[in-house]
Amino acid sequence: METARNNLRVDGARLWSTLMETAAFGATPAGGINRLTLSPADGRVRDWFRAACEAAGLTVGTDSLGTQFALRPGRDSTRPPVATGSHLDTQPTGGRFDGILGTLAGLEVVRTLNDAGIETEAPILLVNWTNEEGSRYAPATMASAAHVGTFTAEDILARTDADGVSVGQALASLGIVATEPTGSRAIGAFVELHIEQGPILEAEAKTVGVVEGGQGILWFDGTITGFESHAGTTPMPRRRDAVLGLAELALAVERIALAHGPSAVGTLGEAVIGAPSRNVVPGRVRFTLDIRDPRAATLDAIEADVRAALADIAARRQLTATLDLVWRQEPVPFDPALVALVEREAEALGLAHRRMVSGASHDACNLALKVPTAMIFVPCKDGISHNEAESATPSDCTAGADVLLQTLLTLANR
Ligand code: HGY
Ligand code: MN
Ligand code: MN
Ligand code: MN
Repeated sequence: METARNNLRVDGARLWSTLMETAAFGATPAGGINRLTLSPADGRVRDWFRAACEAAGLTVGTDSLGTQFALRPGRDSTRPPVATGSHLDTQPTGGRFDGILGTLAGLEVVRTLNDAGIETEAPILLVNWTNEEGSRYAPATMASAAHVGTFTAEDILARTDADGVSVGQALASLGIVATEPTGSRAIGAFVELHIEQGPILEAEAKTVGVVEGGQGILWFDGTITGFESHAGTTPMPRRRDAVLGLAELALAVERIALAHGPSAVGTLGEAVIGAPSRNVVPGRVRFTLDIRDPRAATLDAIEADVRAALADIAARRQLTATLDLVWRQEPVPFDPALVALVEREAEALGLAHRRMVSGASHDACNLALKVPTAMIFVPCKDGISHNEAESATPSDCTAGADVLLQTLLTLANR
């Protein structure tokens, strides 16, 4: 079916100024954003988002995990809405585009439709998913996962951060009150715009990534226990140094990921020494692992290799170790017909594009378990993300929002 052509385009300058305006909430001196989920800065951007949606004529609801749903009515209110959106929370050293572009491009699409006086057949829904990043509370994308039933809302509300503050307490601290239960909001299809967060589109001079799915992810929490002892009097051969065990594990994870390459990646992203002291041989460390690959069988093989490496390190160094799998996301394909529609829209707009799999996880990877889902990527400078230097261009952001506009229009008027 040919895509209906129109001359409708988003207002790129307005989108860019919206991106820069909201970057002020949690802005860091280095030009990034530190806006952990349900932090005061997140509370401020949520209030801004609600007001901007209401000013655009949307009706805003909040589910029991704080996810914001902003509805634009369609001619046929019996049809499930066509949804878009992403997240407004960031990493501690986050950038101005990860999640934020997709959420605000959805608002820009609504503003563009309003300016043109266009009413769609199906309603359009804008979503700001709580805690996509998984930095303060694990796992990542927890709210969209609860929306599709992977977790119960009660389970998520009880999750605590490093200070013991639960999701429920954090919601209460921001005065966020649910207007609907998690999972009750109807969604007919979901399309998410996001920066690629990797180097491929820029390297190939492509403007649009037509995303076919997301890779699989394993998250582990682990401990290594040795024996605290005096840094001055304990001979090297008699030490049971937990940090040296951790150091060997980090190198083993790198070796194992490379051995399962080229797509496998492994990261030891957090490490905390129990009772750290300059003149004590460390006896305890807590750490996290993030393992990813597009192939489920490879994830299993990597897990087995990591467990074997950890057991070998512990035996050689007279340490004990634990490794708990706390989150597994299967590799997920997006809806082929919806992916093809995104590709046709990019083609119709004359934008250089290519198909790809997402290295990062996204809320779309959860929605894809329940509704037709696709993603649109645009380049980011040097592929940098989860870093305050994250950067994208106004023209690429505008192009991505135009593909989103056309895709949503086609879906909502079918
Ligand atoms: O970890 C991820 O892939 C996402 O950016 N939270
Ligand atoms: Mn993101
Ligand atoms: Mn992210
Ligand atoms: Mn093509």
